[in-house]
Amino acid sequence: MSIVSGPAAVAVAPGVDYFPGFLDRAAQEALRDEILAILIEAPAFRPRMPRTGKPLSVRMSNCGPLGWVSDESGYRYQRRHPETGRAWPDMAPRLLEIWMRLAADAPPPEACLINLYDARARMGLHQDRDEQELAAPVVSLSLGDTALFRLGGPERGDRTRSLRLLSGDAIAFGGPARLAFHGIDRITPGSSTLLAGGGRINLTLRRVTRAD
Ligand code: MD3
Ligand code: FE
Repeated sequence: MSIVSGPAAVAVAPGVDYFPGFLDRAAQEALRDEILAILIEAPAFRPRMPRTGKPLSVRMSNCGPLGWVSDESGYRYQRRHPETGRAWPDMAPRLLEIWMRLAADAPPPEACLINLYDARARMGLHQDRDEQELAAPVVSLSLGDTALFRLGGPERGDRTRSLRLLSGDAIAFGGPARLAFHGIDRITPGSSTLLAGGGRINLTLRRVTRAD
């Protein structure tokens, strides 16, 4: 399942297509406003580590038919918000449109995980492997403060490289990069004016189930 790369794509590594400045300021503002509306319907929750229950520093929500959650029982996708018990809000149409441009060959996304970073939030090095459909890429969109992103290989000990993700950047991970270890080392407070009060929003679009 290949990723269609527009003329602005930078091949960072095999399977990684980076689109710096993919969303202009107006598109970032429109997407921000849609995400803020989703967060009223599906308030951010603080996920907890499986077994230990230790809270993550990142807060999360989702839109689309499925949402990623994590607590003492483990990581999983589910149809309902873990605190309100309501179904997740619909996937924003502009997210479907972005998916069709960056993951044209893949079946439609089922989850958009919304990660919210304050100035101190981090995300440790991990793989995304809770999806049954590993042939589809994961598409990431960054809004707000700049993040220092770390990308490794399929084994935890593989060499890593760092990349700065700015507001409006898109990046797709497919093929040989789909199971790459990755994380967020830190964000740079005050680096963007997009979000009142600062911070960063990362959206990741995912296909979860195998297409029929
Ligand atoms: C490489 N999010 O939600 S986005 C995550 O910025 C996650 O919030 C980070 O890692 C964030 O799981 C990084 C970039 C990213 C997302 C998914 C990937 C890179 C990926 C899946 C496979 C390989
Ligand atoms: Fe991840």
